[in-house]
Amino acid sequence: MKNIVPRIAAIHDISGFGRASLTVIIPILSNMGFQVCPVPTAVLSTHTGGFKDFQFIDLTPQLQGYINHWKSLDLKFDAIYSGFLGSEEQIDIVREFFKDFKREDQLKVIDPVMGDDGKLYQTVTDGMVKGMKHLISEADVITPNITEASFLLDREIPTTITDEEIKEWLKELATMGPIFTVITSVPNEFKDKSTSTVAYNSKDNRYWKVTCDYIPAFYPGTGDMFTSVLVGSLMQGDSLPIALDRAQHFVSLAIRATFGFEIPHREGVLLERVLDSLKAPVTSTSYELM
Ligand code: PXL
Repeated sequence: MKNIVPRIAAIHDISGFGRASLTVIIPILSNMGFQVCPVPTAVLSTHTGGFKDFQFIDLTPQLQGYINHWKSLDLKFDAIYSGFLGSEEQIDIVREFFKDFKREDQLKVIDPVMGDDGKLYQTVTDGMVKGMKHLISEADVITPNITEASFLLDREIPTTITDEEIKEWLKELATMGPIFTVITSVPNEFKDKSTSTVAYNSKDNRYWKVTCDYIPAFYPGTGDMFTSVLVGSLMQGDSLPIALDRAQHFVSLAIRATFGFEIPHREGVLLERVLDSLKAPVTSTSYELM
């Protein structure tokens, strides 16, 4: 039987305060018409970006029992979307999850959440980076930011990068398995002016790019918002460049809705103010073929 409302297994942490991970993924994907079923990897009092002394409860010991119950229920997922993991051991558990819940016509997305702005997050170890390099072979779509792409490829984090160079990065990541490879927060050659999101479809060998005005502000959780909209858009039947466009413009809108207020950046963007824009049809696009 087909799921009446398409169903997504979302393997991420839940951070109680700060608008990241499941607290943005669930509202976005619900709003786009999907049932989100969380597989919580860790519980944190806040996300790790800009808070000290946050509580971090690693759910590794509970995870297998949680998943075993789902297996006994024979649950069927139209998509599996994983992100922030709590430990090295979880890499193997997540790999098994992708295998155990595999279905035809299922979208498998891995956001290799490991770091941003040139650094790994506080809870991410070298072993997790190593494991992630293998885990991404399970995915149809991966969405690292430029920092995560650098760690996956063992390359220096660039301050600027040319189109030709980033196309090489995309192609190299694609050899690790995914069909659609996306890299976000790509610093353009004239960094202060704009930032781009780029993508490669290994099936048709085409590269895409969406460029946005650079806003001099960094908000945690925007990567989770980006990938959530990308997942929702692909599941609604959009093409890769349209999904890329919708995701990038949604994040830009959320940042712009927030930037005019003096709110601490660690609280994230005002998602609630822009969530309904996801219901609007696409009326303009700005993607380019690279
Ligand atoms: O947004 C990615 C993310 C997810 N989960 C946790 C984080 C972050 C980014 O800071 O700290 C716990």
